[in-house]
Amino acid sequence: MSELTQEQKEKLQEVFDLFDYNLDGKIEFDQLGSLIRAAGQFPTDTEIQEIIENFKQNETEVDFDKFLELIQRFEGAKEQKEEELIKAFSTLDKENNGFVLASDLRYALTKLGTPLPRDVVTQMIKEVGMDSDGKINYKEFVKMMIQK
Ligand SMILES: [Ca+2]
Repeated sequence: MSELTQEQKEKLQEVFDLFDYNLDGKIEFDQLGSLIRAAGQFPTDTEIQEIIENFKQNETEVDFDKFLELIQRFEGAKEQKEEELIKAFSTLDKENNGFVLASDLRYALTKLGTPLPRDVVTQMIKEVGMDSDGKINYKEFVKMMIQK
């Protein structure tokens, strides 16, 4: 898992400070969800609930270091998901050149049981762009998918 860069940490510190109204270096538990989302992560409400429950069991407060750890975990999970998806799509890449048929990719997504709706996938395929053979750079596609 790659470490957060200094630049990322500085940005996260800025976000953290915005939520630290009384400037005591800590965030209230009920603010944690909003803070995580403001930091550019997209957990579901259930995930946020779980995170808060976990935190409450082990911690009495959320300080910046614990917040960083949390974001690091999110980023790690993203990287893992990215690797898994690229691996799955690479099996479709017969010529091994980084491109797969958009239709194959679409089919693979259904088989992976991804929760992405069809029109979102269509939109992402459009954004990444198909070549004249109807092929798409699947690594770029996965990067975009991870950001959603
Ligand atoms: Ca505070």
